[in-house]
Amino acid sequence: NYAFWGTQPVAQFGEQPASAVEDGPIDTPKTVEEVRKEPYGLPQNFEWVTCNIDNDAELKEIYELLSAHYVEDDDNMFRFAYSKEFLRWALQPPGFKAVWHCGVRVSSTGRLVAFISGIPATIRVNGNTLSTVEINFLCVHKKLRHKRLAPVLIKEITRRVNQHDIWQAVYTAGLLLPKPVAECQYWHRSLNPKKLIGVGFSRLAPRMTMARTLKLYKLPDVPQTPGLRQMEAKDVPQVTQLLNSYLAGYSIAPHMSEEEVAHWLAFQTDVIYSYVVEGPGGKLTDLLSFYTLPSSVIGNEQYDSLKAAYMFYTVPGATPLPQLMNDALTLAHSTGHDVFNALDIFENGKILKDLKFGIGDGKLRYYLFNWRVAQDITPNKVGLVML
Ligand code: NHW
Ligand code: EN5
Repeated sequence: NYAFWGTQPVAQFGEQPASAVEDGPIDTPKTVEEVRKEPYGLPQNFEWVTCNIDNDAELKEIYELLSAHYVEDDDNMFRFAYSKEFLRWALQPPGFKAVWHCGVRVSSTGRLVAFISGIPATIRVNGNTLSTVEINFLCVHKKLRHKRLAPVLIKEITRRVNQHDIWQAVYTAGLLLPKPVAECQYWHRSLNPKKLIGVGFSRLAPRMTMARTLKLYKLPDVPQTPGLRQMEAKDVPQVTQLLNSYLAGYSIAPHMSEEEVAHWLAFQTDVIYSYVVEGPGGKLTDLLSFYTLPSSVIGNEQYDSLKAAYMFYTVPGATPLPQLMNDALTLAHSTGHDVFNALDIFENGKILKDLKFGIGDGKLRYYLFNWRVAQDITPNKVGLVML
């Protein structure tokens, strides 16, 4: 029983039997002229604001809202703690629009109490290339939960996106809503097992000592692939080629312009780590990348945060994926990350166990707004990473 989602142009549970339909929009097509001109109504003493990320004070407000009120795990032990620099990277890709950085303030005090964002992305789903927004960072202050504010935020961002003649969106969430296109699983690879056990992220396995555990997860000091180096601006044209041809093999994946690759894969310490393998004659054969997303540790005496690396776009070419991923683990470890997280998307499902990843207690579901797919997409056909 989804009082809100039941009214939206999304696939519903138990609709028509799969394969009976073709991929396509769910709503009857509309024009920008038909889009409602007025913002949706908010309760008394709340008002809409467009957040300006370029303004340090406004960025700090979003950072603080998310730091205290964004996603937690099922046992409320950890909460995502996106950094300000990360948020700037995540919210300002080429073609971003400030009106899609949508906040809600308390009128009397000016306090920011809710947020939702959209960024433009070209996403191919099966054979169709869609102009979409990626929706992320939906957040309502803990004191304002369960008051049906989230549906208002979602309708308002939909309106602001529709005003720019965009009618499809993609989003991911841990929880189950109508209706995922893909259901993926988180996996975790310990880099700093002592700390992970100390904060309750993982446990000492039965019949294992701490000393044996440290040995089990030990990694080389430096990556093993010859020719592996940090990505640079001059690599953008080749990386764009390499990445787009790799992504063409997946059922849901972005298509990136050179400008987008320059943005999403520019090396930035503690935000995005990107490396290429340069072969003979300067030819780039592989790409490896991960991003930094710390989590606050809720109520631990010893530690207040956990530094996690998340697999981003990695393209095996001359180097087998397991070797490339082992270099990713090595680099994440040597740059101070405590754990390396990955989903069972791309070819990961086949290699994570051998690289000593363990299954997590979280799932990640992928959703499309106003786009129906005839068939669910299996994790190994997902080629899209959302932050
Ligand atoms: S997923 C992370 C979402 N954020 C968090 O989990 C942060 C912590 N939680 C909160 O801040 C990544 C609140 O609990 C939130 C809900 C705000 C989540 N997605 O206001 P009410 C994203 O950001 C539905 C979608 O009373 P609340 C992706 C719920 O099912 N819907 O709840 C975001 C119910 O509807 P129902 C969600 O707890 C994608 C209704 O909200 C949801 O105070 C957004 C209840 O509202 C979620 N994560 O606030 C969609 N969580 O039908 C974009 C709950 O069941 C769609 N709900 O009655 C596309 C838009 C653009 C289209 C353009 C063409
Ligand atoms: C929007 N773009 O549940 C994304 N994380 O498994 C928003 N579990 O960290 C949606 N509960 O399994 C995000 N340790 C949805 C995810 C929300 C956060 C979340 C899970 C993913 C997670 C950890 C900690 C669990 C703490 C108790 C977990 C076990 C790891 C262990 C490592 C060693 C080998 C065995 C496994």
